[in-house]
Amino acid sequence: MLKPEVEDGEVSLADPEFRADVLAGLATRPRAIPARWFYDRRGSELFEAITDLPEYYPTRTEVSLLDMAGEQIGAAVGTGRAVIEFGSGSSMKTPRLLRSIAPAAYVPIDISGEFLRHSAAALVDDFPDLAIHPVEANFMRPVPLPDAVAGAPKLGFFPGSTVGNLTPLAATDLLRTMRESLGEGAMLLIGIDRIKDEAVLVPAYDDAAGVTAAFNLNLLERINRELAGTIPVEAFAHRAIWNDAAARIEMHLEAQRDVAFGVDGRDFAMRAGETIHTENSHKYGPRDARVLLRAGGWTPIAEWTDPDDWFALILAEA
Ligand code: AVI
Repeated sequence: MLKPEVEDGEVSLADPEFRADVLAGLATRPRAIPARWFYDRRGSELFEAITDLPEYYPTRTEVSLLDMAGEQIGAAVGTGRAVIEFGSGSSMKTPRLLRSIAPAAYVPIDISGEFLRHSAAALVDDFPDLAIHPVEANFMRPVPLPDAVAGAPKLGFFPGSTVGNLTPLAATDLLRTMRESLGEGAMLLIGIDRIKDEAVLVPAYDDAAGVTAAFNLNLLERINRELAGTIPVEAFAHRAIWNDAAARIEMHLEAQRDVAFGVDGRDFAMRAGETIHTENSHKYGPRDARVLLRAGGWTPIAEWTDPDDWFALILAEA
């Protein structure tokens, strides 16, 4: 049964998919909860704060690439395309792309209507003549696009290396799904984080100020808030590990002592040192990234990277 939750004076219902993922994830070995559940309101605020951290290089590197390559991207993409952004638009990245390519329309797709309204409203002042058609949908599945953009060729925009939060197999499926949603003649501009020195990668996911730790631990707080959990959050520590064999940063929550707690009326126990795996952030070498795109049905046609080769923006065509 759905239980109403009261938080900040708002009534919210625990998401049945969240409940199912948490209960199944705590019962499996190794324990794992999908990273998409980080992003409640508090988690989204903490993620915004992460993007400003000195250690978290991806956002500022990608933004500088968009600035540096803007003219070339504009020349390669041409004018008159409808830009379809997968995930709600970032106030830093989206305007830069829109300025470079003079699009026919902008279609942000996001599962959260609130984020969509926010990102659309943020663009109105800077782009008063741009037709914006927000679509509330889960872009992991094919998304029917608005009739208003039916005639225009499409440019998919998927920044932030969000693709890295999926396993390579799931990423391939998503790229194929995007190709299906965007249709014939489409292009895709995607941000992909590179494999690099562990000494750079680990601090990006375990910053000195503890913001990423708070982001990770907020998942436990969310479980307590929304699923009547009794998890002793203070008994868990944030861990960020570079898994070289899988070329990914893994985030875990590690029990610091033996703990017992309830979630939605079920009992769980963890030993000191046991972890809950909460996120993978896959990194790709230059060839791997191109192979990934090809496996997803896209042909890479141009690529921009920073001088350290820490992050890549890749343009591909269907
Ligand atoms: C959203 N995503 C691309 C981020 C990343 O870098 O994998 C999420 C994140 N997790 C911890 N810090 C940032």
